[in-house]
Amino acid sequence: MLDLSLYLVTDSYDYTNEEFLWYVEEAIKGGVTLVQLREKFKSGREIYDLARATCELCHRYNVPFLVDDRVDIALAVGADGVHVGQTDLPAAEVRKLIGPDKILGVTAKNLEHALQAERDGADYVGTGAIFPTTTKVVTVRTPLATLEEINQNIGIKQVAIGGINPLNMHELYGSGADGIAVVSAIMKDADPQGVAREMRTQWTIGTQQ
Ligand code: TZP
Ligand code: MG
Repeated sequence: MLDLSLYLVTDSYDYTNEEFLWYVEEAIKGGVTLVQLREKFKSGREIYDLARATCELCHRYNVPFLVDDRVDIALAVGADGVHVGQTDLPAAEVRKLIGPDKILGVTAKNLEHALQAERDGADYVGTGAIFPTTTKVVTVRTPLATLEEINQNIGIKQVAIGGINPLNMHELYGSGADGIAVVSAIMKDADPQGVAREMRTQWTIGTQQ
């Protein structure tokens, strides 16, 4: 069962691979339920090397591992799935390439995107940026009302993304989203395990009420 509660989307910043893997392992120990490798500036070989190591790490902890954009790399390293946006390979083509069993995530900033993603065989949509973010340089904010509209009209899961941290995550508790996807709040914190644990616990408690 796909658990989107606390979805770690990575950014390697200027970390060495060892430092990067430490952040991911700490976050997993803190309770992240899914990991996506998202690298926009590395070469294919660099992403492949990091994906292999990250996939191995995630599987040691039984946490599913996805790759952003790169279907080829996801398949090469035995990842559990792929996440694509609206300017990447069409989701229906990705589904054909990865087969029926792997996880397919699609970015959907509006209802039309989300309904199309569902028809294309996506398992979940990612909606955002909900709050201001510095991680994705070129991005348009998605209002909370749009996230809720999508949620009410799709039969697949939804994760919220963009600027989410322990202080603002409560704004999403009643939204219907199945989870939160986080980059910098975990990958830039000196205590990634602590912040992951805090966010996972808060999300579970907050969405049960
Ligand atoms: N898509 C929309 S916002 C975003 C992505 C990949 C970046 C989110 O990063 P952060 O650091 O959690 O704001
Ligand atoms: Mg993309």
